[in-house]
Amino acid sequence: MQYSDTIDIPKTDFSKWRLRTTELGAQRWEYLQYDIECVKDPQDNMTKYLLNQSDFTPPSIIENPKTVFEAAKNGASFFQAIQDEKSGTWPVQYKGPMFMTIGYIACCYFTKISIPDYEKKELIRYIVNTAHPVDGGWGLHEIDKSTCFGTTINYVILRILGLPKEHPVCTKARKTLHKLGGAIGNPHWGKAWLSVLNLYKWEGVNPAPTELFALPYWVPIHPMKWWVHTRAIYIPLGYLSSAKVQCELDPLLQEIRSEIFTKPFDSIEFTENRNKVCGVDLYYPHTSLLNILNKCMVIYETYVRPNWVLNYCNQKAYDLILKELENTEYLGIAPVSAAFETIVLYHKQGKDGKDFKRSFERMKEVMFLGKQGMTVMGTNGSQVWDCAFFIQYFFNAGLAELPQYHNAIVNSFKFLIRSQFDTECVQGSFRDKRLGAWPFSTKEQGYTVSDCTAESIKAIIMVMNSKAYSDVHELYDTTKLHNAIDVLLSLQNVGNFEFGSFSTYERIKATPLLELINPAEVFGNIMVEYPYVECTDSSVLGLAYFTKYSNYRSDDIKIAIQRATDYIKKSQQIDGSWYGCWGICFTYAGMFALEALADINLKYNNSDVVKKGCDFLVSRQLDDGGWGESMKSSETHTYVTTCESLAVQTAWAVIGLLLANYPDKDIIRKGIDLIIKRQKETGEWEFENIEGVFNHSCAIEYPNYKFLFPIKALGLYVKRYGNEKI
Ligand code: LAN
Repeated sequence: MQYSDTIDIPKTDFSKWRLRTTELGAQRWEYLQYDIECVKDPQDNMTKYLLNQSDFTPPSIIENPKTVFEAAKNGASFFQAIQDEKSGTWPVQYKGPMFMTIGYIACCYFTKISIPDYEKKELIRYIVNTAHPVDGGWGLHEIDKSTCFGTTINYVILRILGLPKEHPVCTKARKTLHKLGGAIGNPHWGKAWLSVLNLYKWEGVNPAPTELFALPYWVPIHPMKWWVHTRAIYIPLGYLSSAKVQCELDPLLQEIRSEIFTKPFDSIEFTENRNKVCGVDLYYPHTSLLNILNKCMVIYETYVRPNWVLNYCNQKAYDLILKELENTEYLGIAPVSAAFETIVLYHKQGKDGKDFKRSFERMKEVMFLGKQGMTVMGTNGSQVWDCAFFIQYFFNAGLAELPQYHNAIVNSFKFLIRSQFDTECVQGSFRDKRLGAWPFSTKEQGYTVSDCTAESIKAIIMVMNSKAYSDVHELYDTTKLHNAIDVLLSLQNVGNFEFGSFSTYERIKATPLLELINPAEVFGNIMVEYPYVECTDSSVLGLAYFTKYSNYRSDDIKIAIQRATDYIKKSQQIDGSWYGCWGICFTYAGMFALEALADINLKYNNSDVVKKGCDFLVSRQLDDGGWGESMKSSETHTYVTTCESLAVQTAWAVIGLLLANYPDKDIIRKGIDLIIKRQKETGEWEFENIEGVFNHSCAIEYPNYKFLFPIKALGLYVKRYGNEKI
């Protein structure tokens, strides 16, 4: 039962939804209109699972498992049963952030493309079901306190989608928004979305000058040296704000204007509120430097800039957008930038523009339906990442060689093969070599990620090394791994910044001092790439595994591993922990670090770093035998425990301890018992708590983790201690 069911919010007929996937991993929901279509095209079991349908049939498994390995097998059988056979992936609602859907809605409203009724209903349901239980607002992410940004944009979405002003959900949210000072306190992106929708004035939004893109590349702070996401957002955002693009004002927008502010719209001095950000939202305040630069830019834009300069620079931005879309098959790197880009295309090309149409169509692939409704996800999925883990962990757990999992592994293996980049980006798009690398989601999305490449390399080699898979060895030409290794090695930071580490998409290309002009207000550390210990750990895993398989560039790899290992050791904190940036938090990073160190034979008994890492984890074990860490850890950079243990985090801790050869079996066994206790009769694990995070402040779910890591933990335990009784 969802909250929306209790207050008469309409729901679609879930039995009419189909999830269409492609071999390259694209996912798109379709709603069948007629019963006859449903009969001809029945809903598959995976979709039934995803939608929590009562006619979902769980796979047949071992009843009352008696050993640890039987429990692992039951988990594995369940997970296998919900694989999408066509793509070999596990489609999931990769949700959490509450600021993605506004892009799709603004795009539709701006372009006057009507949103189908069934989509509207589910989009509304999701927002209603994620409203804060007490004050009815929304935050930056699903489990956040209510913020001005979250509450404003989600309120606006509900109103645009047709929820009346007097609806109790709207009344409650509006009250909270007014308590927060009204929409005037929105951060930069919020103000930008509102301006696009003509609910705000561009004069009240700090400048995002496209002049930056006309600078020569040698300038040390050139925007194409920024973090890929930040630059992808600021290119189209710069275009829209410099050209002051706004959609037509209509009666509905006029009504919304009168609802979201605490004063009448026409009486607001927007120019005076450029820097006003609601206190609850403010995570990264402006520096004085940024304030001065903004003031200068406003004067320049208002009084100095000739029109030809504006047009010239906006044309530069537009060209970069076209290149970005070409490199990503019109998906864009992620939904925020993609939505801004699509609006730019419409503005330039009109509704019949071919790029606009392609880009709009692909926006449908980031929308995903789940129990709570439909939302725009953080990316177009997590396909490659999940598949790489699945293959590896089934090998780690001694499951891959069992005939019953052969097909699932082959399916995923083929997906990874199809997902390796086989082209370079177009000239002039400021993108590095990508041939041979892997992305996080799909090949079409087009962006190399260091750890996704490393984990995929490892998964591919495991299959290629296994006699049980000799039937598929001919499908892959292993010299293609050389390209992957070339890219991975090129990603290591070996210049002035964070020697030996790996970042996410690229090497660090500009100084972190750029953070002084970070305009986002709600996120810190987004201006440039940073070193990440998890990315460094995975890279070590991939490289070290590769050396066991091939001699290609073995000397370079040896040096790279040495440098990366030094970085991992150096980044350990005094208490033995590592701070994790992409999962919650010290437990996640601890597991990765211990695994990487174990791969180069550093274990509990021969390494102080490993010993301290293990002791830290052990000191956090809860009374129930498991581990549980809260999102607060990521925010506060200090370990904050949850009251009860969580299966995924227990698995992370147990995996780390097992791989490090931690000597006290009892401690590990207690964790294993907790994982088994949390397993359902069907063999599955259910969602307990959000697993992932980004930019220190935004939570994001990884729904496949609840299978992948517990299965790995159970399997590794059996390998070390034998198949003990439960
Ligand atoms: C992701 C998701 C995956 C993640 C891992 C592979 C787990 C990580 O090890 C490296 C970084 C990466 C690829 C990553 C980077 C940032 C992303 C793309 C996300 C957390 C998903 C959504 C997020 C993106 C930045 C959201 C847009 C918001 C901004 C603040 C720009």
